[in-house]
Amino acid sequence: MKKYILGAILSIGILVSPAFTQAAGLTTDQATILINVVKSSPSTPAGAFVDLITAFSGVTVNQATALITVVQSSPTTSASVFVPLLTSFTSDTSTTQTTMQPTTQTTTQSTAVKSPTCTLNVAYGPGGVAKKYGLTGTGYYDGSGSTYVEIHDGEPVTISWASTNADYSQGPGGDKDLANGSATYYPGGNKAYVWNFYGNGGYTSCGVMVEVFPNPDIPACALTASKNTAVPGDHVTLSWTSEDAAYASWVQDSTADVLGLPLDKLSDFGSQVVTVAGKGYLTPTLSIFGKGGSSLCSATIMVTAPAVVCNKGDVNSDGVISQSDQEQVMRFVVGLVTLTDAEKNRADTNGDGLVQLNDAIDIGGYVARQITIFQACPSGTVGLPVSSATGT
Ligand SMILES: [Ca+2]
Ligand SMILES: [Ca+2]
Repeated sequence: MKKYILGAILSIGILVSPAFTQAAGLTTDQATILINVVKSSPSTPAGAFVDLITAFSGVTVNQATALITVVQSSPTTSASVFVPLLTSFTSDTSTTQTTMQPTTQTTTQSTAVKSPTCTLNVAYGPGGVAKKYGLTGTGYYDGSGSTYVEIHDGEPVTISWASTNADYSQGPGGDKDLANGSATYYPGGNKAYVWNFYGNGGYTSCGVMVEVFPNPDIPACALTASKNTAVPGDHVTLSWTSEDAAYASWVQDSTADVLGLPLDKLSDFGSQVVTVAGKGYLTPTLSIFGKGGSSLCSATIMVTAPAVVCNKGDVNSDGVISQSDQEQVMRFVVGLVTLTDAEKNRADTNGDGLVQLNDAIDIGGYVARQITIFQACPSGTVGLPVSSATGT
């Protein structure tokens, strides 16, 4: 996945082998490192550094002890002053060692100098997933060949470093650090964390690449109702859209109870038809879920009381006011038909207790939409719809 990282970092880890140390002596860089180690530890007995110096170079124990003492007593002198001294010793290995090798050095050199090894233990992400890195001593590898760890922005990474045959380390910030330790970091972006470990047998590196990914966006949704005002029994379609979401579900509240909204996991986009019930305000609420978290969206439906219908004028009781109703009243008025009491009640549009020609005229006016409610209808009621159909 990230080949470029691997290529860029393989060169960081350098393991100095004992063979290299014995055969070639010290480079200027190596000598500088050694001098700086000694300079940074003025109170450490010279003997502690002798093995280090002699392991890297052809310097004898006596020479090393003298050199260390001089370096420690000259804290303000630049390391570069001592470097030629150290490298010159090593360039003349054969003569120096034959002429000046004391018996003490024989025992020192008979002990095999071991190269440092190192391991990083990296804990990161939710739940603190732990992986070991740097097992090869070079590059960023864990035991399974992974070259990096991935975290999200703001998440911590805790790195514990451990070593063998090392006296100290140089941490990611470049400062001298413990040979074994632990620290927690909050990387602001992709970052390589590398430790160099130094010991008598050379140095080695362990590192890990931490890739920081932006946090996923918090999902958002919008819920709409096909009607925002409805009466019980109305069908209303609830539709939702979303961004950065994986799925949705209805919040199980009092509205969900009234509308019978299911518990099911729903798709991130969808719609559902509900039957309105109850009265007052209904606020169906949808929860939307994604990698970045969850959020809510609601719609509002005002449930009004069902309208009270006034059936005045609908003489034939077919649910509409039409010319047929008017004709039936006229036939009654002229004595062609009789009406039941219920029919008479519906025919009496002005409420005077009589079925007369003026009631028939009112029905004609209603059908012609000249009036919208009959005089006899109680306040707040609504009349039946008009039908333009003719005939009985
Ligand atoms: Ca009718
Ligand atoms: Ca009347």
